Formats: sequence, C-alpha cells, structure tokens
Amino acid sequence: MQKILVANRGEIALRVMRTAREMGIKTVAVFSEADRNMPFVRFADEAVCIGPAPSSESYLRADKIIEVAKKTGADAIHPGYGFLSENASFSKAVVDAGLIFIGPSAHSIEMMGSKISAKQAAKKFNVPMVPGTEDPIESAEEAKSIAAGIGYPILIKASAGGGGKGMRTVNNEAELEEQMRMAKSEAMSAFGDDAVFIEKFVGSPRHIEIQLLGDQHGNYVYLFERECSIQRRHQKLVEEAPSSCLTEDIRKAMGESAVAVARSCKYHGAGTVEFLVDEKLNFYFLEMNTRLQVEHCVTEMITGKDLVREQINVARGEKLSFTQDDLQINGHSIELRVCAEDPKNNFLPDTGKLETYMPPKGPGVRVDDGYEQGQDIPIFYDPMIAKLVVHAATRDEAIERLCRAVDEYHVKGINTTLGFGKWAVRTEPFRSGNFDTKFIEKHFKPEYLEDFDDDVEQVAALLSSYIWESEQKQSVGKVASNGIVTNWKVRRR
Ligand code: MV4
Repeated sequence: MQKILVANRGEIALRVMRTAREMGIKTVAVFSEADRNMPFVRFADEAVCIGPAPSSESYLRADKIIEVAKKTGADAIHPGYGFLSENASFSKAVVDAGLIFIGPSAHSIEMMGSKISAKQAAKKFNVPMVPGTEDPIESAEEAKSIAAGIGYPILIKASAGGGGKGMRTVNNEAELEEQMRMAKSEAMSAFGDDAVFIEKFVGSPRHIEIQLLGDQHGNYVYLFERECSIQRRHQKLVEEAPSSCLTEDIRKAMGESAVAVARSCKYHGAGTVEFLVDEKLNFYFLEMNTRLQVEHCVTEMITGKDLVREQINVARGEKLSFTQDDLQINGHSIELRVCAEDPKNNFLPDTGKLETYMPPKGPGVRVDDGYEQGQDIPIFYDPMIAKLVVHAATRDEAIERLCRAVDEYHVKGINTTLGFGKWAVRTEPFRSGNFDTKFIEKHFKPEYLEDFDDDVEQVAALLSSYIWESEQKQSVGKVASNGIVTNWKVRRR
C-alpha cells in the first residue's frame, strides 16, 4: 500500500493521515469547496476538490471519490466515520475498482446494517439478547401476542434504524397498533425499509461498547470497553475507558460476545459491538458499528495501540500482530466531544468564526481537532470541532486532568460543550460511577454552567481600565520596588 485516499474531512481525516504518514504511506485528501483552507487539506500530500459544500454533492459522491483515487494512483480508501463509512455499496464499488477498502466487506456491513439479520446471526453464537423477536413483525395481531408474552413496556425498533432512529416505546396493548403503524411509516420514509421488530424495554440502561479488531484470516481480539452513557438525543458527549462499573469477569464475557458477533458476519477491520447494561450488570447485544468510531481514542490511550495502523495492516492482508493475551488496560482515559453547540440553549448548533482557538497541552492531553484559529465553522457538517482526550493513571486523576485541560482550552467566537463536560465529570453521579443513559435528563440544568463568557471579560477589562485611570488622578499610591504606583493600602480602607 503506497497511497491512501481519505474519504472524509476535519479531525478524522487528519487523524488517519497522521498514521499513514508514520507508516510511510502517501495521502490524498478530497475536499468540498467549503473546506479548501482546512488543516487536513494542507496536511495531505495531494488534495482534490470534489464539489460544492453540501455532503450530497461532495463527501457522499462515491463515484467521484473512486475516480479521484484512480487518477491520483491511490491504492486504498479510508472512509473515516459517517459519510460513506457504513455504505455497503461503497465498500463493494471500491473493491470492484481494484482498490482496497480500509474497512469491512460489503457482506459484513449489510448483515450488521440490518438489525434483524444482525440479531439472527448473533443469536446463533449465543450472544445475550434483550427478550424479543429476531424476526420482522408482520401484523398488529402478531405484535400483540409477542408483547403479551414479554410484558410491557416494549420497544418497536426499525430493522434499518440504529442510533435511536425509528424507535418507539409502547406502554400497553392499547397503544400498540398505533405505535407500530407510526414506527413502520417512519422507517419507510427514513430508510426505505419498513421492517420492525420488538424488544422488551430496558429502563435506564448503560451504553457500553466493545472495540474489536479482526484480520482476514479469522483472528480476533477485543480491546476492552468504552462507557458511552453520557449522551443527548443519541449524541455521545463524554466517553471513557475502562467503564467504572464492569468486573473482570463481565468484561471478559462481553469481549468474547463481541468477538462472537464479529465472527458471525466474518468481520475484518476495526468494529464496535454495542451493549445495553442493566443495573444488575446483565448485558444485551444492541447493534454493531462497522467503522472506526469517534471515541476510538480512549481505547488507544488505555491499550497503547494505534487503531488506524491496525486497520491498515489488516486491510492489506496482514495477520493481527498481537493476541488477546498481549493486551491489557493501562490507566484511565476520558474523551469530551468539543461541539459547536450551546449547552445553555438546548445544545443548539452554533456557527461562526473561531476568533480565538487555543487547545490545551501538557501531560496526558491529546486533542484531535480539525480547525484552526480564524476559521469559520461551516453549517454543512457535524458540529464536532475537536475531541479533548486525557489519559492518567487513575479515573480520579483523569477527571482532574480533564478539568485542567478544559480550563486551559480557550475558544472564542462560538459556544462549545467544553463547560458542560467539566460540569459533567465533577458531578457526584459521574465521580461515583453511578450513572446511566438518563444522566443528562436526570441531572443537568443549563443554569449549572458558569456564565463565563465574553460579557464577563469585557466588564473586567472596563473595570480595570477605570481603576487604573482613577489611580492616576488620585496619585495617592506609593512607588513600589518594581516602579509601579500602587495604592493597595489606600484601597483596603
Ligand atoms: C433500547 C433501550 C432500552 N431497551 N433497547 C437507543 C439507540 C439504539 N442503539 C438503541 N437504543 C436503546 N435501545 C431496549 N430494549 C434504550 C435505548 C436508548 C439508549 C441506548 C443507548 C444509549 C442511549 C440511549 C438513550 C435512549 C434510549
């Protein structure tokens, strides 16, 4: 592999290119007209504009991207996350064009993309599942008899859904028919597939996922878990590894279940198996994400492995270079997503110019970002501008380190989730590890965030110039040893 085209933008494009460069592999960036001045475009060895700002006209243009790969002589494509990363036809088209797709086969993506076929495959490998169906529900009558068997409340989920899309809660039989009709019609318009299935509703679960790697020779390893329960509208905000609630035994059982899911679809590459975990630490398979995830960094910090390097190695046919026994958890890592959103105003996306942008530095701090000071945050893409990742020996030290790094992070011109993250990790539930997916709903109020914004700084500036001027007029101070007039004794009265 001599040259990789990165079919993505922002922080993840840069992240992938950095590892490629370390491996002596050339990189090609593809970019939209809105991204011409982005760091990832400058970092790449070559860069090609593929169209206007909207993703549908640029980052989702599979045909154009493959054409650029051929023209530039790239021999592989890395899709990053989002965009075309979980598109089975893209994976196939890349391979059909004689290129390497740095990710799983179209077969694996398709199988795990359908929640029904994913559950059917996982079931054969005895992976624990929430009570419910592994077959599509055809009629309201069938739904009623199944729901009666498992007991209310239940969830109706779209087979083509995922990440919370096409999901409906049903509290009793009277609601069932209507909710099922709604779920089906929602799924049809969102995914063009109205297949739905039923699961027992697990109240206040944790979301814990297992990172795994597989090669093309049937070898698998799991790289432990990530705790991702702190989410809002199915958007993760804080992630950590390891989880503060798992025991060694459960960690091993979940890891082995995750590997079984991967085996069930002949998976190769980096992948993640999501589980719901209830308060008794029972775990249930939810779905598999067939891509490198945003939060992969916390896994890299605790395992010392570079997941992009491993993706590249297995994509070019190499065997995994380590076994399960070679892996261990080292310390604790927390990631905070820095999004251009206003947590004081319902996390509304915020756009504008990064007037000031100074990321934190120092021991145990990693910032994966994609913008620079002075740049505009475009409205066309995801609001995540950076990931603040810390690593420390213990969970408590990681929390303190995250707070220190947030204080050192200076962003002006847009609102971000930085203050929210610092608040979240200092709460009692987070510190004690006693939290679940309802954390924000249960504990967060916008007024908890310090109101330290531009107004405060302007008032401070005005006040200090006022004091300075009045001191000049009064001239009652003494000249201190450094030559500066000081009247601190006068002002104390
Ligand atoms: C559930 C559930 C409770 N019971 N399934 C939401 C996203 C999708 N991946 C599955 N989701 C859920 N499935 C059963 N049987 C609760 C959720 C859920 C959730 C899961 C993980 C993280 C955050 C969540 C927020 C709301 C609901």
